Amino acid sequence: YGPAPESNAEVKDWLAGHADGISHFIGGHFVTPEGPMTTVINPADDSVLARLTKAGADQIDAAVKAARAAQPKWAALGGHARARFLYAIARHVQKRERFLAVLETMDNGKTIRETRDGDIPLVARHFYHHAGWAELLESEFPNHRPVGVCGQVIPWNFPLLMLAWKIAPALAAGNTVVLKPADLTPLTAQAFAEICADVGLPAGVVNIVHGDGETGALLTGHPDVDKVAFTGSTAVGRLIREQLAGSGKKLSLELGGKSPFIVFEDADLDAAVEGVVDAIWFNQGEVCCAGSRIIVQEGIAESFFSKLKARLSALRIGTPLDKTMDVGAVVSRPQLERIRALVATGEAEGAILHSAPAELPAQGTFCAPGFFTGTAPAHRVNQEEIFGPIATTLTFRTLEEAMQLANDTRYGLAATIWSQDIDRAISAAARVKAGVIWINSTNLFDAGAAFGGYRESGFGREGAREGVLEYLAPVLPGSRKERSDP
Ligand code: TXE
Repeated sequence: YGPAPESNAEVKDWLAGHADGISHFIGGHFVTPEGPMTTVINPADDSVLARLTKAGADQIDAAVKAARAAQPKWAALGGHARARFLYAIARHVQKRERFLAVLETMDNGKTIRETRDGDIPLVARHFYHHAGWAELLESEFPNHRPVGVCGQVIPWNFPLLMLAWKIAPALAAGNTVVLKPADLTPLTAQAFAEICADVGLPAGVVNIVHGDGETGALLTGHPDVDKVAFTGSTAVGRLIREQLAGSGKKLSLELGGKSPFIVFEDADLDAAVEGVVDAIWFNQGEVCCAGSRIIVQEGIAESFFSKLKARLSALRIGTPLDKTMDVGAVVSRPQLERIRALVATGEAEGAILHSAPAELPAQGTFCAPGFFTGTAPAHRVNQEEIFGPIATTLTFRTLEEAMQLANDTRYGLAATIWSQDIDRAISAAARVKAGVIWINSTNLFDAGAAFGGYRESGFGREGAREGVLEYLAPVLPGSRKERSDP
């Protein structure tokens, strides 16, 4: 990665400094890992980056206790003082932007262009935005108080960004957190814990424990956690919902999607083709709100598909640290196998796969981006999340038919609509059941816009005012003192 050799060298030194293993961050201390180690792999070349132990019940308990002990003081600091910490975190993230981008790319396999221009700037933006909410909290939400201790579990597709989405609003609202990153991608969370220590965040306000699903379940099921926030698969979301039934814990779930990407015949087709690049080939398609079902009006379908094929052949797939690459490596071998298995069902059901003609690197877990034609709505590839860089396509004649296809899913996370007739686009948007709808654009994220789904995509919102409310509990008039003296 030519232009930033110093960042690569810094990451190399950092990894060498963590050769004993990634630590848990509990009560302000970096806890030396003990017990059997698993490896953290760079999916672009299969090399071992680091080692990890999973937190057991004792460590989860210690982390929850540390968060509980820190919470009253953190809440009592008041919004202005908390905002100062959030600003400090945001500035540190910005100062370490290059380092974090390289580390994230090596850990996850996504391209450096995306981590450098997308993930990491959005992380900083999220902390800045929520510093603003901390400042406003007492005036905007006078009848609310923090929920308390939050147990947060995140996936591997946007490791540091998902951490920011979870931690920033929780802290702004006066809560303390125990967060568990995905065991496939723990590295930027470790770097984040170091940032928390550097800015002097009070001990116990942020605790980070590493491990797999078992560790996650210990955290979400811990009796002294007041609120659980989870992003991940629909299957695990369902398990957590069952685990928490009757517990009284507050819960938000951000799960899978099979989001429609609707192209009307009056759309700017070249812009819509670029939209497909951002919708499903971005981040190797490992995006919960990916526009994965392309629904095209019949009259333009053939020309749209041939434009898509031309665009596919121009995509550059390979070494994610090379800043000229468009598509990097899929996060892990099991994930690559899952994608291949589901794609094979599409072919077995008679659909035709159009793949990028690029030669893939010999090492690493790369997947050629592509799209299906000739699918039927009931095909598994139209109903299940592939979570890889492969879209399906369907065609429609009338608006009615487009709406029916768009809503023919158990999910409801996002939707994209392309039309140059804004009235048509807005009236279609009103009829699509999705939490986030983009018109003539796609996969745009901002801390000021609430994100979340319907149906099996989960519930609760992240970002904006709605996201802050997820971390607050209403308090009866007359008992407001509790807020500053919990
Ligand atoms: O997800 P998991 P996986 C989808 C995507 C992907 C599939 C499997 O389709 O192919 O899920 O990915 C933790 N209690 N998405 O297996 O298992 C786990 O350790 C508490 C879509 O990686 O859901 C990790 O930290 N926590 C999704 C996190 O949950 C548990 C993003 C997510 O892992 C747990 C990721 C349990 N019982 C995958 N079991 C999206 N919507 O963005 C696991 N975990």
